[in-house]
Amino acid sequence: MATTSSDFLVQRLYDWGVSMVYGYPGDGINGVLGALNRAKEKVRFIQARHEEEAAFMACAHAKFTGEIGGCVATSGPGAIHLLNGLYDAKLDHQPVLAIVGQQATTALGADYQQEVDLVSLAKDVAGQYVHMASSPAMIGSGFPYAEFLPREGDARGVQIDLNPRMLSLRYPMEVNLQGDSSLTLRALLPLLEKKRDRHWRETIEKEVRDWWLVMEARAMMPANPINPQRLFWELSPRLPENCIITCDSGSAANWYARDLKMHPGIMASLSGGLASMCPGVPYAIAAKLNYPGRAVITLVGDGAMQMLGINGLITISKYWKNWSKPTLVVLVLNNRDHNMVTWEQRVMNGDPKFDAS
Ligand SMILES: Cc1ncc(C[n+]2csc(CCOP(=O)(O)OP(=O)(O)O)c2C)c(N)n1
Ligand SMILES: [Mg+2]
Repeated sequence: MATTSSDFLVQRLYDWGVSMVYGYPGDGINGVLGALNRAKEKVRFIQARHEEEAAFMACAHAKFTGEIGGCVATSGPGAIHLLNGLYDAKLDHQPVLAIVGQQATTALGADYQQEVDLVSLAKDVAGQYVHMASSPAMIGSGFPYAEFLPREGDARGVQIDLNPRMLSLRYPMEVNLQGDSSLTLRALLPLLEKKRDRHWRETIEKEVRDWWLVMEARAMMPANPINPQRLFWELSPRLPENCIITCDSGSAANWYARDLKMHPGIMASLSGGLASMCPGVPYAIAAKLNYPGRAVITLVGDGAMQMLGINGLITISKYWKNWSKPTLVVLVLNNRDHNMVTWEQRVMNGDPKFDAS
């Protein structure tokens, strides 16, 4: 395999005497993790349960060994989590190197998922040492998963958005309408002419019906100990009226998006733009504090549960007795894996599974 820039980076860490890096995976740094796996005899990767923990460990590594402490985290939320440990190193004058990912250069500045101004974020703690490595690229669409959009010219687009800055960002629209979507659509209704030819609409309806059959078939596939999609599929018709659902980043977010049929009265949310791990349980507690009479269900992976969710259980134990209805279900998908990311590493990067991560 050709040497990637990540292999080069890991070799440079080794040359500089970094024998161990502490970190947490994520798609922003999957390339570096692949390279660490290939160079595991040179630089050892230690998996923390939280990026903040990784940064504290890197600081202690520097304190106790005199070496540079290394830590690695994904873009956006991962980088934000590192900060406290990095400040600890700065204020105790310890040499710590943090490597974080960033979104593709083509997407920067265009409201891409997980984009955070990392240079500004690290500016105070890293001073003149903050450095962004990138390769020149043309600015393109800012839509996450832009590969699924039609090619420019292949479709006619109308966009309604509250924020005018977002208009035509993702695709050159024929009509750009700034405003609230429901009010705007209502204002447009009288202008519509009912079409006689229902062909296109019927095709879409059939495709949606077929998709639900695919979802059901996937959910019914047997698995040991359990097929998580089956769980979400069965949960869907049993969702209590007016319940509030919260979800964490990870494979739970996939099943939440695909298998649950929401109906009016349900409120549901996850960390959409930042796509951070951890919000599942805190969101659920806030939901319960504001709507103590409603059932709240949170869908969380074992990684996120270990990262922050278990602390939330302590918060729950302090407040739950005041809730008129105590129903708060914490569903933990215990696959003993960072499943979403280990699959990204395998499918998107073509790397073997890096068990240490
Ligand atoms: C703070 C933070 N760190 C890392 C990531 C990258 N990331 C997204 S999903 C995921 C896997 C989480 O594992 P788990 O909670 O066990 O869910 P699973 O996919 O295994 O169901 C990771 C590491 C992130 N989104 N946010
Ligand atoms: Mg997991």
